[in-house]
Amino acid sequence: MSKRLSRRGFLKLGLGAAAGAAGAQLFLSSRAGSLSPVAQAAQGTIIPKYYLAGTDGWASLPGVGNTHFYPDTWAPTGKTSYMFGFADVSAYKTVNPPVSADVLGFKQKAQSCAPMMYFDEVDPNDPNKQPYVVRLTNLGLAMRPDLVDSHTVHWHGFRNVIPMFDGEPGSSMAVPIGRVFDYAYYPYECGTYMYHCHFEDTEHVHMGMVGPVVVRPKQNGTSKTYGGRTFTKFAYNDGDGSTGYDREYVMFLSEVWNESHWDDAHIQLPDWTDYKADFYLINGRVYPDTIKENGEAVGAPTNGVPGDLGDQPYSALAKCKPGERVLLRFVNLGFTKASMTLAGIRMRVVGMDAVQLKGKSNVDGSYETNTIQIGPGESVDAIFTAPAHSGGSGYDSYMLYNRNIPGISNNGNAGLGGQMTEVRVYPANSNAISATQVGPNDLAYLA
Ligand SMILES: [Cu+2]
Repeated sequence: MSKRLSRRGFLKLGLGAAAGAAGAQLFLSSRAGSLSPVAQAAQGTIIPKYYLAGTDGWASLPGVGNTHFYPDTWAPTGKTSYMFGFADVSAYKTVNPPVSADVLGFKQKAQSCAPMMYFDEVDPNDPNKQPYVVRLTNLGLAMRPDLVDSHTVHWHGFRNVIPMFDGEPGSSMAVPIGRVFDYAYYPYECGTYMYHCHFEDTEHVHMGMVGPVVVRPKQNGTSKTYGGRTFTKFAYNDGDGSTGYDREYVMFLSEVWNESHWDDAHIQLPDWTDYKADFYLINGRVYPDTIKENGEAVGAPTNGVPGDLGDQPYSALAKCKPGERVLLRFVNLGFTKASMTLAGIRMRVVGMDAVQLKGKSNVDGSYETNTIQIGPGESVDAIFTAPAHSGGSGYDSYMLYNRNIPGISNNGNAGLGGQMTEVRVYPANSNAISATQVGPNDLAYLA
């Protein structure tokens, strides 16, 4: 059988010969004969730390509704609002092929607040450094088979990404339905970041394809004494222990404009210049669901029907004991500014936008406040010392809430809702919370 060489095949052969002659080291690292770690990541030979599946789903946002856009009459029982988002399929990160039947089962199971991702800072001068890999697949949108949008992962504010892995689809990869892509990152600078899909970004960000990224400092694991106490966990490489903490909680802020969510489910187009948030979320939930535990499945009722929090796994409670230093990592990927007040406790702002507030001149720029002003796309790291307990065996509650009044209402209804949660201070001898925090936000699996 004769096989004619196509024009394309001929060109490929020519290119291969040229690369061989001109020096294949263009595609190889300086370590002879081995692919660079980033190239290995691109080839899928490094096991991902996280595996995300872009898809759609439904959230429970409790309130009294029956407006045209809320609750969505197409929503499953216990849910109110259509979302796009990422499902956490990290349990299948070593399965081949990557889009197994198990992973396909996550279609229409997007989380409200995408998986919280944590990394340790990488030393740029380490000759054996390895990149972290985040795998993304795209399961499509169950409610919108007509929409063939790709998805991406973009680390907002991250300064060390190479363009191929930046997730901005005009200049880098995007992931079409049914495909898999491995992003590689060297997190050289610690701090609180955020990630989002950058495809049709006004829509995909607002629809819920957003989550936090935390990069932990190299200083972690060393001991530093600050204020008479010794710490081994820090927000930054502070050098003096001033960002040391006992417990950490992400407070991830986002918003839901009912009309756009209904429109996306019902094959309509919203006019984004009409934007008006109806719900304000912390960690993908609204008050009073924010004070339910991680993974607690039943939320506040909507028009008498209990909410299904099955795809809203993250509590926004900050639990601590007297005298402990607690790090709150605020991130805002809503479209409006938030003013987060912790009533009765002063916080010290130690970092903003993944930079410690001491600048190049090493002057301490941290400051005390009880209100965090945070705009869209910004992050703020604030530490407070838990006050003494008032006595008895229960906990003391301190409200943490958005002072922008629409931000603490659910859908404009009377009563409290939205971006409100509690800091709970337990007695020192209480065993209602762990003696030391296992994982951030008390999520054991992230330890
Ligand atoms: Cu997307």
